[in-house]
This record gives sequence, C-alpha cells and structure tokens, in this order.
Amino acid sequence: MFRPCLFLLSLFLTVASQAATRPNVLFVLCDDLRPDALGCYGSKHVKTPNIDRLAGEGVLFQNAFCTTSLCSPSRASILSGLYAHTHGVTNNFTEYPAAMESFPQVLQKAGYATAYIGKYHMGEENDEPRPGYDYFVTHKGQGKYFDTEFNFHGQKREVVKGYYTTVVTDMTLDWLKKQSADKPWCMFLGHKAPHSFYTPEPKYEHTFDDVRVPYPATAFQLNDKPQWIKERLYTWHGIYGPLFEWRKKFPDDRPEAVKDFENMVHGYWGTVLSVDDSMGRLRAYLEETGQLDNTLIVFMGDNGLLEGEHGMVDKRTGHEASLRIPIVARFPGLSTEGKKIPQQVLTVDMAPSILDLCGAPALPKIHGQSWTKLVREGDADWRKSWFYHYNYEKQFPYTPNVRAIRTDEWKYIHYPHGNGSPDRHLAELYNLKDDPDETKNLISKPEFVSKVSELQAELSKLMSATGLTPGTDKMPLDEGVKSELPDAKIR
Ligand SMILES: [Ca+2]
Repeated sequence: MFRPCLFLLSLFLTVASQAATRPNVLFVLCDDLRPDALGCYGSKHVKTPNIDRLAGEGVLFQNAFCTTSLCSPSRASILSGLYAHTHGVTNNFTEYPAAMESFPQVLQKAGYATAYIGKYHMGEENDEPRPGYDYFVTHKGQGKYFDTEFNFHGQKREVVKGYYTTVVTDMTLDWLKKQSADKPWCMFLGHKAPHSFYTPEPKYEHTFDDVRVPYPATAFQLNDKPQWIKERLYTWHGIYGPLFEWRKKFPDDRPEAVKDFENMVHGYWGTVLSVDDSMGRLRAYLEETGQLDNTLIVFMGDNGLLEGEHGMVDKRTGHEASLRIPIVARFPGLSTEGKKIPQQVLTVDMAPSILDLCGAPALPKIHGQSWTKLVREGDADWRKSWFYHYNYEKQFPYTPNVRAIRTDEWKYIHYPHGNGSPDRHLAELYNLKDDPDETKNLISKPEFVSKVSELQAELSKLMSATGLTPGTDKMPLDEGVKSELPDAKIR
C-alpha cells in the first residue's frame, strides 16, 4: 500500500507543478478602451463589476501605455514585444509579417492549443487564418456591431446574427468547451468594442441618459499649444467635427452642440457594459470547470483614446489620454490581493510577460520586458522612461509625425517634419507630476531649457537602443492638418 501511495503522490505533485508552470491564457483585447471607462480605474458612471473583480483578485497596472496609439501597430506590438518600426506594421493597412513570431505562436510550439477569435485588424481585407493559431476566426476590416460576417478558420464565411461582443463570447466559450484537460490552451479574444462608431446593445442604449458630459476643461486651454492642435478642432478628429457621425451638421462650435459630444460618450460607455458582461460569462465558465486559478486572464486595451482632451477626439497624438491603456491581469501565481502597480508598463511588455508566466521560451531581441518580477517582488531597475512614436497618415491628416519621451515625471513631444528639416510645429513640455492633465506647455519657458536638452538626449538614447537614429528613423512628410473627411471605407 505504501508504494502506490507514494507513486500517486509524486504523480499528483508532477501534474500540479506542470499545471502551475503552464497555466492557460485567456487574453482579452479591447479596441480603443480608455482606462477611465472602467470602474476599477475610477469611472463614476460605467459599472464594470466583472472587470473590477479581476483587478481586485489580481493586478491592475495604473500607468500602462501604448508605444504607438493606433490599432494595427499597437496590436502587432502586443503580439511581438516590438516597437512598430521593427515589426513593420506602421499603419492600419499592413499585415502582421508571417515570419514574425508572436506570443501565441511560441505557446503553440510549446504544446499549447491556441485560438484567435474576433477583431484581428492587421491586413484590412484579409480574414484568412494566420500562423500560430489552431483555430482562427475573424472578419474583414472593422467588423460591425451587429451581424458581422466571420471567416471560420478558412472553412466557411457566415454572417452571424447578433451583437458582436456577445457573438465572439459565444464562439470563445464553444472553443473552450472543446479543449481537453491534459493540454494547456491560449485563447486570444479580440473585441470590436468600444471602437467607433459606438453602438451599444439595445438594453444599454439609455443607461447614461441622465449623465451630463461636458467638454473637458483642457479643450479650452489651448493658448500655449502648437497651432496644429487648434487646426484639428474642426476636423474629423476635433471636438467641433462630426464626432464619428454623432454630429450631423458640422463643424459646430456652439456651446449647445456639446449635446452631440455627450451622446457620443454615452454610446462609447454603453459598448463597454457588454464587454463587462462578456468577462463575467468567461470567468463563470472557468470557475465552473475548475480552471479559474490555473488560467492567466489578461484584460487590456490596444491604445488610448482622446475624449475631448485638448479639443481632440480619436488617438494618435502623444498626449496622456491617447497613450493610456488599461491592463488588468488575474493569476494566483502573480497576486491574489488586488495589487496596483504604479511603474510605467508598455504594450511591448505583454508578450515577454505572458511567455515568462507560462514557462515558455522568450522571444529573442525584443524591446519589451517581463513585468513578473516587478509585480511579485518589486524591481528597482524597472524603466523610468520610454519613447513614443507615430507617423503622419495621408488618409488621416489630422496628426503630425510624433516623437516623444515620457519619464515618471516629464513628457517632451516634438513633431519632425519628415524630410530632415527643422520642426515646423512648436514642441510640448509637461511636468506630469504637477500637471497630469497637460494644461501648461512649458516649452517656451527659459528656465526649462536645460530640462529640454536632457530629455532630448534621453529620447535619442532610447530610440537608438531600438535601432532608430536620425539616419534610420524614416517617416512620411508632414503635409499638415487638413479639413477633408477620411475615405468612408476606412473610417
Ligand atoms: Ca484600437
């Protein structure tokens, strides 16, 4: 009797330790989600109990950022751990390179069952399966909030009736139910929500009717800002523009037209409520099947979103609302107590962190770093500065080329013309500690001349560490802010 007991015990310990080192991964990516549209990041109005619960049992990153605030480049950075100039997806129309490894692909090679379901959005018109996934379901372009046509792993295309968030959650649960207990899995769920054009589920259409939403104060503090920000006010990406079709007659800078802005924000918030419902369903399934504590759940947004700050909507710029993303992670091996991490964490850190937690081989030569040590025990050497970049788009001529550095305390943003000539836009300098809303541009104050030089030198150093020098940092020519609307097909 003694021997079989020992054998069973050792078998149990082996299985248990394998389970602990090879957790399942449920990765949920939202599109254009602002942290402050979630309860756990301080929203007064948007109730997200399921996402808040994950944060309360796991980890919430208080200062998380994208390195390029644009859908496709940022998604490729999340998957690869690389900055946009290295993975090559520098706009919204470029395919993720087939030869470039992603964290799901590494997990697949390490014996994980892998799936991607939902919005992929790298390679606009391609809905075919991509390398690294045993099961792949996506659609062309942005998808629709209702009745999207999906391509099911290259086997059939079918319009699935219903609300996007619910539909992709159903598909995710269907796939999870087919997985066997002896193989870990990695599910990547890509929501469309809360991307424009904001359409909530009918049950949430009127949830926020009684909430007044004014333009933020910073929309009226533009005196010391570069001229292009004032020019943007009346465009597709300004608060007096069409507001993703929530304003029918535009431009409109009358104070009463703020009602259109309010309706837009209500619509945006409404789509987030369905995402929270989705997280509740997924969590309940993992709990019912005994997988919850052996699953790393990551919930995050791909890029930030301006909602009236500095008179802007959309993203792309180097300002806080455009850079800030929510990241919540739940895994008992990380934390069980609702830890809040104040250090600056980036999109490029996700792939290395997930592979680290799964005991999988690291991706070579990437720019991001695993935050597991930072979360578990703290890390005095964690980054204190990083750089941001964005390249001017002819199809969306409302944001110049942007090169910026963000430290724990300061931000410096400048706007290269693109042809090597001196910048033609005024740069921006903010003390984020004293002025987190970036209301006072200090760039022209003589007392900060040496601070600017110091930040410029640090920016060059950070960029050259990723292979970017004045000679290699290619970008389009900035042709200025234009009033034309973007092509209807790519809005
Ligand atoms: Ca996005």
